[in-house]
Amino acid sequence: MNIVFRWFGREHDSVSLDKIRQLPHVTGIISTLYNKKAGEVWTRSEIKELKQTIANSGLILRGIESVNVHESIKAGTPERDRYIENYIKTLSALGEEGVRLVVYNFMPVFDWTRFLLSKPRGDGTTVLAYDDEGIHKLGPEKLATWLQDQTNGFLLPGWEPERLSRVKELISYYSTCTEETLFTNLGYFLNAVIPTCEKYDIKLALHPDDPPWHIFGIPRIVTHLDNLKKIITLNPSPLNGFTLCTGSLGVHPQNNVVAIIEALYDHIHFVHVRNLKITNTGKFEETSHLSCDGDLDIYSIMKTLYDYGYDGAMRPDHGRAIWGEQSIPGYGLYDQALGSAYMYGLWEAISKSNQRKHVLTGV
Ligand code: DNO
Ligand code: MN
Repeated sequence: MNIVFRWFGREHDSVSLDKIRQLPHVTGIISTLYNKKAGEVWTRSEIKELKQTIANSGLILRGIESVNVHESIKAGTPERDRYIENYIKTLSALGEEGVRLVVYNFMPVFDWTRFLLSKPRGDGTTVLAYDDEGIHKLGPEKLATWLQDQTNGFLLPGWEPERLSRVKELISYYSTCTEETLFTNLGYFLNAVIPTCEKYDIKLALHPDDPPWHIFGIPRIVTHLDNLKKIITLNPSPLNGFTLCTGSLGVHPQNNVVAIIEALYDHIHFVHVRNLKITNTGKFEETSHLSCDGDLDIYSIMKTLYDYGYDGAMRPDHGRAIWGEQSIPGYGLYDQALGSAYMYGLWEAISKSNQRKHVLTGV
């Protein structure tokens, strides 16, 4: 197991690589090319440059989060083949550059969705919070501006302005879309790209939908265990896998994160550790990573990953805004640093109590 940090690039991130480098045991970075639109081809030299920038700070690029999937692929419109070709070219360039982990998501129109980005918790910290009623009152077109106004000018990951200026048009692609259509379209995509993953040994790590239910009447399928199992049957390659995002999955009333690990451990290629509290039906807010602060038992999740021999990367996912830090919502240095130290601490305790050696890999 190795712990990585997400980095949004010099242009966008308030956290520098040099600061990440000072975190004990964090040796890796997960990043992307933020200037690329979904569907654009990445070149080897662009990837090399990203790798080099990270290496110059003494860190290693461990994977890409994310190579975004063009809307036509999710919606299954006629232009999808062209964009799948582009995706394959990008995967090949990444493979040639030695990248072996690629995160993506299959959420129609919106990536992760929240209602408030700085909800005060009463202890001086703020967190990201979701409220189903709140977002439905706003409606899909106002949501993007509503959120953008809460970011203090920072980038909102997954909410590219270019995409959001076309929300109405994008939603119209899904007017007749059902869960079945999304499964079929995901299967079509996987069957086309997996051979390239096989050629380069690239693990695909599909991020669960966040939140894991339909929003604005548009279906979402990466939501609960039965659907995750079904996604594996679309293409049974061992490279067809998931990002186990504890927070995204854990908020679905049907999901037990430990049971998901037990059922799918062979297909877990990356882990996001996040904790939250469900405050009411369709309402939740994020918390610090600690089990005592949220509804998820992070110890049991880590223990199950350990017991099944997980040896991939994991990162703290989201954190509170603490000590007055200004950052990309959810991605400040301070609380993610506390999260990563907590993750390391749990893993060390679990591995030492099991007397297994060499489970914490640095390089
Ligand atoms: C939010 C993240 C997501 C995730 C993408 C993966 O904080 O977990 O934006 O990176 O959904 O494609
Ligand atoms: Mn996540």
